[in-house]
Amino acid sequence: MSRTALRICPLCEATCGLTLTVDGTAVTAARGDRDDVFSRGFVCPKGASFGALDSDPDRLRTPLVRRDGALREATWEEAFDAVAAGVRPVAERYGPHAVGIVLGNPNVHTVAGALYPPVLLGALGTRSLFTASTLDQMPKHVSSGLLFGDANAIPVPDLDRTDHLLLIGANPLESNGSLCTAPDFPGRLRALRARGGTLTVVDPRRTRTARLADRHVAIRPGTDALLLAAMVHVLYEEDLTDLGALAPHVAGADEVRDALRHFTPESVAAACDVDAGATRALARELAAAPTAAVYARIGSCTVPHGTLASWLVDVLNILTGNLDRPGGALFPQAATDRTPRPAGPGRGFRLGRWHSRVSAHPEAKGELPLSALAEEIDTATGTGEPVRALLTVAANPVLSAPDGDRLDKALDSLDFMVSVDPYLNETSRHAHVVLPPPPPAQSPHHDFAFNTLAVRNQVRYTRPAVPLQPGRMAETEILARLTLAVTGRHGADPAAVDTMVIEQTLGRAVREPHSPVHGRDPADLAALLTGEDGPERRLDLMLRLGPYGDGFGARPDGLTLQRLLAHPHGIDLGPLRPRLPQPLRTRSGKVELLPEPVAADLPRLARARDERPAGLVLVGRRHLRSNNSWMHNIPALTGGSNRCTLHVHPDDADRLGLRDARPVRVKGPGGEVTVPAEVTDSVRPGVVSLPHGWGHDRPGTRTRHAAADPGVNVNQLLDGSALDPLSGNAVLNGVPVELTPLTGTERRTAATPAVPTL
Ligand SMILES: Nc1nc2c(c(=O)[nH]1)N[C@H]1C(S)=C(S)[C@@H](COP(=O)(O)OP(=O)(O)OC[C@H]3O[C@@H](n4cnc5c(=O)[nH]c(N)nc54)[C@H](O)[C@@H]3O)O[C@H]1N2
Ligand SMILES: Nc1nc2c(c(=O)[nH]1)N[C@H]1C(S)=C(S)[C@@H](COP(=O)(O)OP(=O)(O)OC[C@H]3O[C@@H](n4cnc5c(=O)[nH]c(N)nc54)[C@H](O)[C@@H]3O)O[C@H]1N2
Ligand code: SF4
Ligand SMILES: [Mo]
Repeated sequence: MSRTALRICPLCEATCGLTLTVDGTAVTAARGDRDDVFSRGFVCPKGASFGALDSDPDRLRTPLVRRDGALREATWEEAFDAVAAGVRPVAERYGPHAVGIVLGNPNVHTVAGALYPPVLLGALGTRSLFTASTLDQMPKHVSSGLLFGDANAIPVPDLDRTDHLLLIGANPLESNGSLCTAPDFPGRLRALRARGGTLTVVDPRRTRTARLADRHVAIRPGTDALLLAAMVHVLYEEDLTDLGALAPHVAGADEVRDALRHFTPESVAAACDVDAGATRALARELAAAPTAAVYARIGSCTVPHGTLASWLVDVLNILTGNLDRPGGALFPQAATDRTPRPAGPGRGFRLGRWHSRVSAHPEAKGELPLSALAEEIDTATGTGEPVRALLTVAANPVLSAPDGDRLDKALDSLDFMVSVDPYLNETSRHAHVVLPPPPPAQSPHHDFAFNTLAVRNQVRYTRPAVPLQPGRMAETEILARLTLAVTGRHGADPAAVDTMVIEQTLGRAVREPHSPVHGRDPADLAALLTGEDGPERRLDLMLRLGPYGDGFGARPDGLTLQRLLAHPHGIDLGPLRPRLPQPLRTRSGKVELLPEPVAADLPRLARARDERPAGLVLVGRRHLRSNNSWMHNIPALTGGSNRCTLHVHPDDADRLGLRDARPVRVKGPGGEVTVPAEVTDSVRPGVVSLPHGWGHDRPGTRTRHAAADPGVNVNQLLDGSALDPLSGNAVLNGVPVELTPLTGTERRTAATPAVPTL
């Protein structure tokens, strides 16, 4: 007998509601939930493959513990005993910073990843934190921190109402959107055009998104900050700035004008390869549109001027009066956001409160650059202790971060390593203990992170679609036990972690004058919480204290977990609304338009106007049926056009004697790889493109389908030294490379793995 169950899709940022068909404990089909208040039935090929992903036979079923050099199946008790015995002595002998933590992308897609890492970090007290953010959006956090005083206050484009969207370095037709949660992003872009709006795409590749646009600007990689600075220049020069209702909340507009006065469109044209007339037109159109939004994603972040580009995006939105107004870019308000406090000055945002040990990279948002992880392990010089024990949670940095070969060796040299991961892959194969979370159907879902980035305010929660199977442990419990094991409380009741968080949160709330529970007794409030387990009680707590919550009775018709459970397809909370000045946390209480660290970085941008790559530069690309490094093990999501090939423009191919489907050696600053060429005019001349997340040919992994067609690791072309200095974000795009055509008969070496047959 089959049944259906609802489950929010955790496979990308779009957060679509799925209707799963469940036979026994197996998910046999997945389709879009037509009644989902946000996604309205949308599903993509990844969501439709939920069942195949859930039941992948290579998923680990039990913990693994290293004994006599080999990873062997073990009980949960043995696994956590080993964790405590392995990690505690390192922390006690060398101090907390000798224990590193790597948090990977899926943490933002799980309840466990939202609720427990902050507790783990707080309890351990380590500064050795590395996350996927420094391979991705850290520049946006830094620019938001500096502009608004809150690194998590990220405005999102009002896709459904805007008249004009300037979309930079993003390809939502493949990625389904990022830092802009919008189920059916493609449909929303088509609707924008259908209602007479305009879409401009800035991308060195003619992507599927670019093909949908009114205008495509094929910029030279890495130069967006120059283009945007010149657009700001034009707004001032032609008197097109109009802050509108924002004016009382913005400080520093005149200073920005002065700081950017040398960035004329003419002066950046050659560097960007965008003629001055086109740049002026972009600025004028932005200013003339009734409403407009500038939105930039990872093509603009993973470059040497990522923070400046991210800052300029919001400067443009602000100077055209589009920040915080319908049709522009607004701050969402999620149901689990903290109780909004009254507007007023805050504590501000600071960078560089500490530095990495070896290269002295400044921390940003409490994190060190993931690019620096290998040296923090393998280099003894520098102040303080190297990282000697490492916890990786949902991360595969051997493939996703620069120079995986060096990291591979560094991980091998650790005293102890723990991986919380469903797969034995390129990274977890180094662990002494692997703790596998259950497949997604057996986990609950709520989007703590993505609801704060969604184009519509809404709230949804799905309980596990399939009960936790024998031998499985919920990931929330795994992370709670891990926290206890590495902080000297091994064996304590994991529920104590949730109880502690609830007590602390309520203790704070009752002291806050603006809280709906001000002055009440925390113990009374805790007793009112509902939910089947600790994580559910914590969700109830956040909902009830949140901006739409019942305030524990203060607003009787407000949100609670019980009310949410009564709405299995979610609750719509309406379109995005203007919120300024409330979200601002700067010391001045205003938007600080020209923050000092940004101003200090502008001379570096000015110098970039004179820089031209001598040869080809590399950019990445994503494929609709892929996701970073961990979905190549699913037959339904691989093959066809989802291949690890090097896109080369026909002009470059002719010049270099490259032929379609023939192997080409690609050499970068960090190493070389050999891949089949794919000659296509979807990349601009001078630019080649290789996807990331491939290179599944290392021994000791257990991802059989992926290993059969491994592809190559693009990040081996990087040496990890190129960073955006303000954010520590890795430079993954615009990397100089050299190509050599191969005849196909060259001997294969370790660095040039097998060329997949085409
Ligand atoms: N060259 C280049 N490199 C890039 C990028 C690029 O564009 N170009 N993109 C970068 C970006 S944006 C990102 S976010 C990073 C991503 O890089 P990572 O953060 O390393 O993420 P993934 O590669 O997705 O690997 C996720 C890991 O989590 C595991 N996992 C999957 N589901 C779960 C779960 O429910 N629980 C747990 N505990 N583990 C799970 C998977 O098995 C896998 O090991 O890659 C970056 N690397
Ligand atoms: N199918 C699929 N979906 C995914 C993922 C995936 O791996 N596969 N990963 C998820 C993750 S972790 C993230 S962060 C998001 C990312 O979501 P997006 O930001 O939409 O990422 P991409 O699709 O890589 O699009 C980035 C675009 O930037 C372009 N680009 C490269 N360099 C430059 C440059 O210097 N300037 C400009 N203007 N453009 C440039 C590239 O050609 C590419 O088309 O996608 C998420 N969704
Ligand atoms: S678009 Fe993203 S969230 Fe929606 S079904 Fe596809 S993978 Fe899942
Ligand atoms: Mo990402």
